Amino acid sequence: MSDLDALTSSAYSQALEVIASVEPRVAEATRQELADQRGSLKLIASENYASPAVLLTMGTWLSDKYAEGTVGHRFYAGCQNIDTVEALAAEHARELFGAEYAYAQPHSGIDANLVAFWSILAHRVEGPWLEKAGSKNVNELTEADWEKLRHELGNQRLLGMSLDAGGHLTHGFRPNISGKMFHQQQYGTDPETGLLDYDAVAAKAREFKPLVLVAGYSAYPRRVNFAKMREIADEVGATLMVDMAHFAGLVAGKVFTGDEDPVPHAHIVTTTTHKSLRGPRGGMVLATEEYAPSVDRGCPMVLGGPLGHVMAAKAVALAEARQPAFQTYAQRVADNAQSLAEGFTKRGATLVTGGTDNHLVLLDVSGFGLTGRQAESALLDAGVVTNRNSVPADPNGAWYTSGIRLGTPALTTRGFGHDEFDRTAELIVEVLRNTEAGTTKAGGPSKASYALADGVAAKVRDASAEMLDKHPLYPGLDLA
Ligand code: DSN
Repeated sequence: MSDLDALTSSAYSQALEVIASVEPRVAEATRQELADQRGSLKLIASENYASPAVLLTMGTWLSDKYAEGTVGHRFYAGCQNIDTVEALAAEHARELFGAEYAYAQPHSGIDANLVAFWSILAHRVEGPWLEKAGSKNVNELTEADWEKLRHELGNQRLLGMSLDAGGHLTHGFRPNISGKMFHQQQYGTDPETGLLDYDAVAAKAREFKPLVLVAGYSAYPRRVNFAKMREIADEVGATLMVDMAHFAGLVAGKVFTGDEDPVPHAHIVTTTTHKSLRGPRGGMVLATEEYAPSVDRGCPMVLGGPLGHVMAAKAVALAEARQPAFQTYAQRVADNAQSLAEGFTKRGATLVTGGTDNHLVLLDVSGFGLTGRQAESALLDAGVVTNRNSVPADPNGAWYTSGIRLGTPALTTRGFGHDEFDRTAELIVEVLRNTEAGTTKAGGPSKASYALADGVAAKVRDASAEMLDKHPLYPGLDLA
């Protein structure tokens, strides 16, 4: 065991003892979570394993400080150390992504998107409106003028990718706040190929004339040409916002470059820090200088107080992502997704778009006679952790779905390569072939109940354990 491993093991053992002295059940759940994660095939495309340095950074008294405002301009006294960690996170993010400006405060990807939306509204709508009204501040407006401004802010248009095509809830999905605060329209994918059709997006944008064009996805297994999306945005006068929450690690690791790198093309880029980027759970906004002042007002206009301990962990994770080893990791994430996809197709399974060229695959499980919900549950019984996901024009809707989304970032962190991902595909197909859809109490077809043939779960767990034992999670972490 290295000195660092010994230190990490001792830090966690002692921390858990301190926690157990107050609420042992929390300490026990924390230990159990490590055992569960160590013992399962984690294929949730949006999850990863942050390093011990990142995790340890979050367990400190930086959490205890309020720091609303921005670096050097806070609404509380005594924020010098929060200033230091926030500035470091922003500096690493600017350097890593080549961004003009970075904002490390958002608590999640959804928060980052809300900050971006309100920044665009402030910059494109509120600012010009106030200028025209000869006013600098909303507090100076009469009630009648304020009503007019509210009407302007509430009547803007957003065009984003639909949820069943792989977009995120916050890209204008009607039940989400983004679908309510904007007049929204959605673009999908080509019904034959499942691929983005840029001409169709352009035609929709010309007709709809959105203020905001959102690109990016959380379940689309392909790369996006952001240069083309920017051309579309420019043609109709839209702000291009890219949500790279899922693939930020592939951008950081230089797998996505040129037209596939959103940062040189978008006005605003939002992300999470915990998915393929492998940092703490959180969000971030990157922006051009033009949008920086309005993004910088994110807290307290849109967000609650920033989390100093999490921004510190973002700084540590971003410093890790600037190391050459991260580029190797990111390339392996993409290569492993290819291996997983090939493993499925050669065994006759159907993938949305026929494959992948990013970090995820979307398996259409209808060919197995199952809903996504049944497939997700049967796989979990066998120790394979996935999430059900809609496929384009999904007949089973967003709750039961017809798909399973699988990602490679987490198991790649453990060291899985081609052979392990091929075997993983084999095990998943074995579970699905041996699962039967159940019936409702009334005897009709059920979208939720299922039966997995005897012995399959145990067999798959044993086969997974062989691979997992060869690639241990946090190998140096030995809890007393
Ligand atoms: N929960 C994230 C995902 O799984 O993609 C997005 O919100």
